[in-house]
Amino acid sequence: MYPNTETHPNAAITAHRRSRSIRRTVAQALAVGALAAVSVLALGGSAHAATGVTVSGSTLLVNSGNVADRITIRKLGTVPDFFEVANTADSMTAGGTCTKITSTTVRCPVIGVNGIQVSTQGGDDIVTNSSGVNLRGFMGAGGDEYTGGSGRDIVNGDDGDDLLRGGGGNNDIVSGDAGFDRGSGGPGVNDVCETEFRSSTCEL
Ligand SMILES: [Ca+2]
Ligand SMILES: [Ca+2]
Ligand SMILES: [Ca+2]
Repeated sequence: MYPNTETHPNAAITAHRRSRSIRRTVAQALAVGALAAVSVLALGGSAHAATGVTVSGSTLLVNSGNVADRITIRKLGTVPDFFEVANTADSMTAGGTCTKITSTTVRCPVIGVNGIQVSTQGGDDIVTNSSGVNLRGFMGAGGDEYTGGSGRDIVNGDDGDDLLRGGGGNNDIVSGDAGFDRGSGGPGVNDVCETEFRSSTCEL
């Protein structure tokens, strides 16, 4: 009748009350957690907000959500030079030293930046790096298309049938991940294509 106790029945009642109290505390904690999750979603933590462009340390960061992005990255100007990031398929936000030029264009000073990181998540994305600066790309799920520039491009296609081009420069690495992926190294040497189809420009 009183499991886990061989003493006075009151001990069982006390244990039962303690157990009920713990259950109530857990339930309250879960409720608070659920509210916190709702708040995060309300603040923009949903599946998609806008394409964010900012500079963190020496890296230009481009992060988009689950839409079919059309992103190009260029380097323009003379003094001072700046990056221009455009996504014609999405609205954009500018952080750090970057400035929003139009609803689909953001510019960031080149000074102090020696690398680019792009993450496009889900959707059939198209990304072109015409900047000549080294780039690490994470294309996310979907049938994505990436075209690299004269810098070193290291790109992962993730799920979906992707087309990944390293472009000019040496030591590009294009990795298709799941799906039937096609890779090319472009001009330059020592390009690595971890893809189902490899063009003759993949040296490794
Ligand atoms: Ca994608
Ligand atoms: Ca390249
Ligand atoms: Ca893939």
